[in-house]
Amino acid sequence: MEVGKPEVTFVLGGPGSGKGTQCGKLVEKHGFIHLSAGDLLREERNSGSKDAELINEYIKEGKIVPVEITCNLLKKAMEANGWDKSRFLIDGFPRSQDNLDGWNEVMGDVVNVSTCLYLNTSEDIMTERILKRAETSGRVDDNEEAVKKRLSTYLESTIPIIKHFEELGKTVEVDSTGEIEDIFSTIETSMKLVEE
Ligand code: UP5
Ligand code: MG
Repeated sequence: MEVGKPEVTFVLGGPGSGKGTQCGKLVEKHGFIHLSAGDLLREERNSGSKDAELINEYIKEGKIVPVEITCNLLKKAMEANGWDKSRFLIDGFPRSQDNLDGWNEVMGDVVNVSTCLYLNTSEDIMTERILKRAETSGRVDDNEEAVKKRLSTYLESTIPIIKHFEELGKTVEVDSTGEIEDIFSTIETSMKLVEE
């Protein structure tokens, strides 16, 4: 790790692959700071800011919000958490080449992206989990139609980003099918957070 720069792990995977769940566990046990791009966008929408309506439309359609908005929210959240000597999990970003380009422009020199944790499971399992959560979540995109759109955006735009980090030797792929605790153990060993 480069001295003085915060270390970033991007956590990617399809909708319902378990990004938020596993990030929560990584925070609890390994002291990462977790920033979910989706949560930050939902907060910004709920704040009623000038971008609120636009953000809501993109989320409802499962489309990717313009990178300037997301990157700015991430940067502000990183600053608010204390910049130096931190290890951040950035969950659900970058989702496209445009996201990655926007990030590199603003953050390329100031952080060190060490890892892309890729949670991979089947479309059926992702859909099943989200439709179950839909019973209680109140998320505007937790319904069958929006899930289909989210999955297609993921396949089209996000998979190439995961591949890009794979080519750089930074992608750590974990099968996120099965029990939460088992997946977490695999993440811990794959990311070398514990001895094997
Ligand atoms: N669950 C989790 N793990 C389980 C397991 N092993 N077994 C059984 N159940 C499990 O999990 C989803 C549900 O499954 C939960 O109910 C959980 O209990 C259960 P979760 O951990 O929440 O999965 P996660 O991958 O975080 O799913 P999420 O729905 O958050 O993924 P998305 O990537 O779709 O959502 P996100 O919030 O990141 O983005 C939403 C939208 O915001 C995007 O579609 C997009 O429009 C917009 N966005 C941008 O435009 N740009 C960004 O950079 C980020 C988001
Ligand atoms: Mg999430």
